[in-house]
Amino acid sequence: MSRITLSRYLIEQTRSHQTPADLRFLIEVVARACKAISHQVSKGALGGVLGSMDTENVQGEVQKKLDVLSNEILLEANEWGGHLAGMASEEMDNAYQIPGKYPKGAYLLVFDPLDGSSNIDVNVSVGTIFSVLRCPERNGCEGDLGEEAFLQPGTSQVAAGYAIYGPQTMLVLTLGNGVKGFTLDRELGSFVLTHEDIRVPEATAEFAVNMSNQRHWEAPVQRYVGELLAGKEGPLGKNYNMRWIASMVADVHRILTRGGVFMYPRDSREPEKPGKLRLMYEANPMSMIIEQAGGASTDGSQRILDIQPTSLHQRVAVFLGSKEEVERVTAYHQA
Ligand code: AHM
Ligand code: MG
Repeated sequence: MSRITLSRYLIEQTRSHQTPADLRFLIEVVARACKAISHQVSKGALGGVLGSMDTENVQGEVQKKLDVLSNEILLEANEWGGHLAGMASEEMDNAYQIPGKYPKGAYLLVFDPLDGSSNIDVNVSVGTIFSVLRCPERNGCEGDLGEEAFLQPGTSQVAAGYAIYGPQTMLVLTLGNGVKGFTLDRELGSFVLTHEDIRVPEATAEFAVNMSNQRHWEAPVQRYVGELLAGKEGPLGKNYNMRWIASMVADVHRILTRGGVFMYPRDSREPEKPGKLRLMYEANPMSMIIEQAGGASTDGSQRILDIQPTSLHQRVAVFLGSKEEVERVTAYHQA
């Protein structure tokens, strides 16, 4: 049987009336940009792309050269095609306006161009995360777009995905009807469907959290992780293994492959910041993927996809992965 490329998959989705043609085009363009980012990432020191810039992003984080380059690749690829009303990114303070010389479209694209930046220089997997929303008509999508057009709950996403730049480059995508995985065939230059129906196992014996923050966590998380660490002799009655890659894409990819629970809880260091991860371009797209794969995702008290955003770069606590464990840690927050 012939291989199914991303283009063919998307065309078949359009034919069966599941994906409008302009959304199909959008995903193709994002995938093309991810190929270009993958190429840059793989050059490493040879391409002069490692190391930091002299600039900080809106969150006060030092930008890596590849953060900035990946952001430019995504903007340039997506601004001219007529499928977007605007874009927003981890690396830009405000919404990006489609230049006036290009037509505008119905969608909004929000992304973290290069997630896991701390791993770039040590040659560990990084990725791109993206979320697609419709531009609400009431926001006058023809003119300059304000931040409010983007402030829609995760349930409004029409598509979400990530590319992981690891031993293989993969694109993991949901259009709201399950999760598909495509592996980049570098000889063909195409993403090929290799993971037909990705499902997160309901139960797990693996967790992912940055343990160095333990002393700053709130009581429900202390209790839950304490029980995981207590293993077979503890109340959960089984031994758990731990992994922490410090690239959300790589940690989530592992969970989609073999199950697990991922946590980035809020902590007491900066009480005004609820967690480290950003709602619009990290937590929301990953939560849509995880839910579409049969898993669950909460901020400890509510489903992440139900949160009404109040700002573009807002942060949120994240508990996602295998349903049983996410439900347990969420219940501890309510106890
Ligand atoms: P980034 O978008 O600036 O790369 O930050 C997000 C990353 C996530 O990929 C990862 O889960 C987390 O930060 C790791 O944080 P820590 O360095 O505290 O372990
Ligand atoms: Mg990130």
